[in-house]
Amino acid sequence: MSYFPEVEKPIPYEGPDSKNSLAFRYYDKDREVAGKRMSEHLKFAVCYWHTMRGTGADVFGGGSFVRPWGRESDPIKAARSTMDAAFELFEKLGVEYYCFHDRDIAPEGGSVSANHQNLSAMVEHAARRQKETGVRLLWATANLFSHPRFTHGAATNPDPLVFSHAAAQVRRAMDATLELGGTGYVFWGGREGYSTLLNTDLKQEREQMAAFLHLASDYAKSIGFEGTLLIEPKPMEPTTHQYDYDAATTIGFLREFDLFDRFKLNIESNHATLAAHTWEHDLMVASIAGRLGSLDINRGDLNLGWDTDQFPTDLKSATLAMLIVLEQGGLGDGGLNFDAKLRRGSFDTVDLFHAHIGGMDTFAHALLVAQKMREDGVLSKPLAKRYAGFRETELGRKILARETTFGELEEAAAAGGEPPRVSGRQEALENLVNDYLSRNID
Ligand code: XLS
Ligand code: NI
Ligand code: NI
Repeated sequence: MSYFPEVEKPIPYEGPDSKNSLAFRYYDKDREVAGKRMSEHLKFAVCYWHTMRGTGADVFGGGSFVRPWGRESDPIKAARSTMDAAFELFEKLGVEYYCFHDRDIAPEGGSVSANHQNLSAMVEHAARRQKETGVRLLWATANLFSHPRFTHGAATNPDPLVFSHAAAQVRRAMDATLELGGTGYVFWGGREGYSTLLNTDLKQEREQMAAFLHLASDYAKSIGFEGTLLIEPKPMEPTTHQYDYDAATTIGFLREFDLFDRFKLNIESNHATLAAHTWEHDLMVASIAGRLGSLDINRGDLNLGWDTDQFPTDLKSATLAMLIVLEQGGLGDGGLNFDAKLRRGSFDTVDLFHAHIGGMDTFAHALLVAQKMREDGVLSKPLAKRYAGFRETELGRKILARETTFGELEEAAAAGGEPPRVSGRQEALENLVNDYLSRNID
């Protein structure tokens, strides 16, 4: 049976002039860009939770999506049909990876052992489908926020028994990741944070979180998992203050608790903007620390102050992101996960195709623009010139090497006189970016 009869064959590449809403204009997977295939630069992953399990429910009303899968009354049968539909979608979209939480693919069983059994059954099913289709797992994670036992957090819960339940879940989710050949394992904070300091021992909770991450990393090592462990920062939601606030906070936490070498970051666009940063800010902070491992791609809404998780369509933001990714030589075993959901009014299954095609084209287009800007050196040349004083003079080199003193610097200031004033040329650079974004890419 087909769950997506409206799309008969895999979405084709038809080029920028195509009028077909079910074709790619920019995503041409085998096209070579800077020595790699486009599909290697852009390891897109479909996210199971929004795309396969999302219902369109919001705080004012229940689900609105019309879905022909997951309707069976037996929960394992429902999980199977959902997975069959998922792999049909991956193949028709031509997306080579997917991501899931344990509870997205397998239902709760009511006890630690029944949960494990359900997960194992679905991992078996997934392994078969992966083999048949060649689709691979990018990363997996554990849902440590939906069950009522996690109301006050998982690793940062005041009850060590809740901590233990969380550990049991992560253990099995890591086993599943290893079994399915996933190259990453993600920790998004869930309910790790607080709603009021009046009932929160902040010092204790941060120590608990560090203990949890150490245990998780030790476990990963013990089973021979060689993929990347990733933390996904978010400043708020569901709690008022989430501990992994943003890239800088998370990197500081990793350093403080001796975890720096063990984790990288998965940076989500809408989380960065919730933290009042641009996405490129958080990407840059992670990248310069050598910690940028993967991307959750989506976008927020300027007029709404929450994680709306819309599909990414902003070419400029995607281009600025791809500039950073190219500069650091790619994402290694990371990729671009569509942590994005359809609007409640887009309830047809074909809307899923339009949304993913648009997102893939946005990043493919962005990759081409970013590569062209790099080839032309349009940002790197003025940047090098702007900092030449630090890089090319004795004075600059001595400051960076910390081989000078305030006394010596006072002498240099007196001898050098008033420094020349140099414009930052922000507007000219902004115009230049727009110029590149509006050019034809061939
Ligand atoms: C929620 C997060 C979540 C993670 C995976 O805001 O983005 O979806 O990506 O747990
Ligand atoms: Ni999110
Ligand atoms: Ni996310």
